[in-house]
Amino acid sequence: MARRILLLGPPGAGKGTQATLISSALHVPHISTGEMLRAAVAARTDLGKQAESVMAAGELVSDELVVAIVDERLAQEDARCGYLLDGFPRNVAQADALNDSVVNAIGTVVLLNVDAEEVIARMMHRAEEEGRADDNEEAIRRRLEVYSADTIPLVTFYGSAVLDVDGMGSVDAVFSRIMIALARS
Ligand code: B4P
Repeated sequence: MARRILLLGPPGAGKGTQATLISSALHVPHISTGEMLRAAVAARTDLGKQAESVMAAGELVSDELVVAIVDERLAQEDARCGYLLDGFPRNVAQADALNDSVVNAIGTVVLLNVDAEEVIARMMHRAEEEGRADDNEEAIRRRLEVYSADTIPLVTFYGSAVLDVDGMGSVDAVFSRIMIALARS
């Protein structure tokens, strides 16, 4: 059965970390809009040039640009038998666009719940290790505001498809909780 899974959670919740593990366990492609956008910035494409300052400020890149890159990615052969979306949709307009573009509806939404203090600590730690442009105090604060205002409404949007998972604790502990929740769904 094709599994179409969304991973939701605040910035720094560990979506990217867990998505890598889940996609390899379930053999579905991991599609991360954050990674696609960072690759575009690094390659200095037109999309990357438009996205760069928006991302560094902790704002969302325009729906038009993001929906276009996701549409193109979901049309690829490997996404026909399922996929794991990480970081998309990030607001209701993107979720509407996804519903319009996908033949089969999204089956499961994994919501990673992590305290604000913990996500800030994780992102500050990543800032020391990787130096990502959006891992600074001001951008992190803005990303958390954008998450509350724009992304949390998706929990209501997806309703009973949402699996609440505790995202606190070690990477392995969180991964086990996700796999148990998915097995029960
Ligand atoms: P994303 O790439 O989606 O980044 P994120 O939300 O910050 O991170 P994530 O939750 O994946 O955290 P990670 O696993 O890395 O977005 C970045 C930006 O791109 C957005 O702000 C926006 O501008 C733009 N964008 C992306 N999608 C968009 C869309 N659909 N529409 C518009 N704009 C969009 O984990 C964080 C850190 O914690 C890592 O260092 C990790 O090692 C660590 N960690 C993970 N799990 C841990 C654990 N259990 N314990 C301790 N540390 C842990």
